[in-house]
Amino acid sequence: MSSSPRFHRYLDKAPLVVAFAWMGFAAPHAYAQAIPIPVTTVADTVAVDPANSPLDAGTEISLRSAIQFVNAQTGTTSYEVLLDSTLGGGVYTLSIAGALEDAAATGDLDITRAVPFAIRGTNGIATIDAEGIDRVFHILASGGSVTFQNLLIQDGRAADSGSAGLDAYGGGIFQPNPGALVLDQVSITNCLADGGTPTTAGLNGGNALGGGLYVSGGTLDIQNGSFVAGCQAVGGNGANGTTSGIAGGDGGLAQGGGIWAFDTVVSVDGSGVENNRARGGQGGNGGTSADGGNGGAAEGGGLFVDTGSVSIDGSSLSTNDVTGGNGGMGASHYPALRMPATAAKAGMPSAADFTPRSPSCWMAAA
Ligand SMILES: [Ca+2]
Ligand SMILES: [Ca+2]
Repeated sequence: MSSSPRFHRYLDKAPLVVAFAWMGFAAPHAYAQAIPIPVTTVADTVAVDPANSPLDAGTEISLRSAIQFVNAQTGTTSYEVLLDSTLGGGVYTLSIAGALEDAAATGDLDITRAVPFAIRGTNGIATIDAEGIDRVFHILASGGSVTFQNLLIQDGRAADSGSAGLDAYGGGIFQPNPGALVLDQVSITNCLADGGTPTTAGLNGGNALGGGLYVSGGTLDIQNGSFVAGCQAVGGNGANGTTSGIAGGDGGLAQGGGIWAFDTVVSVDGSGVENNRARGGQGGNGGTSADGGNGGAAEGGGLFVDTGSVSIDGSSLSTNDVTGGNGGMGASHYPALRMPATAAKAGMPSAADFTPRSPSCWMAAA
């Protein structure tokens, strides 16, 4: 273990707390047995020896170095990372670029261990700002529990689905495996799932799922004055045909401008999902004598839930928006809207077939 007196002070508390539990006393609070890791710098730095210490090269503890340390531990000990809102202005900005990385060394902050884990603001609300370099959090652990508390999580931008390609999942938080995720007095704002546009003629745009959150499996509890607001899922545009006979690519699908959840028990309690948007990608124009691509559908401006359940209590779902993509232009530049706003003939498909049941919330049929 590191020789840092500062970190030892906190580790030294742990045996005392564990002893209380062993003696049969009630734990003071839910995470009493968690080892607290107080972050000491708002800078984005990496741990030098994460197996043994969360310290960075300057003997400080950053949000990233603390998570690297937790990821590198073994056993069942739980941890809580503490972000002081009065430290350095209280904004913890991610600045180490590098997407498609899953060890929290670059880009998004990856949480890989399935032990109870919490990230909390102290002395008020602390801000975590990804400044668009990647999504903010990527929870890879399966069967774990992660609690975020007293935080503002903002400016995440997902341009991938966890692997290479044009699909983009989870602009703020991406949890592709089952787990228990809790947002307690947390706002996720201005995050984006940004479907990609292909460079090869006629290919389809990438799908965008979950501008704020993407959760697959387990439980999602949004509580105590939390908000998912101002987030967007934007499908990528289809590529133009460019060459004779090649149709334009279809625009990418957009689902869950605020939240996308699959096979998940979702609870929104005393919180809000507001001002989010799902926007389908634009269809590409067709090459000579070829059709334009279909516009991408948009479903669930605020909340998209498939094969799960949702309970909403004392909360606001408002001002969320869905916009399907326009179809691409066909040959000779006549508009080739494969999905017109109203059906050309009875029984023909129209954009209305892709209208969600409400702009705020889309749920799969039972
Ligand atoms: Ca990652
Ligand atoms: Ca990463």
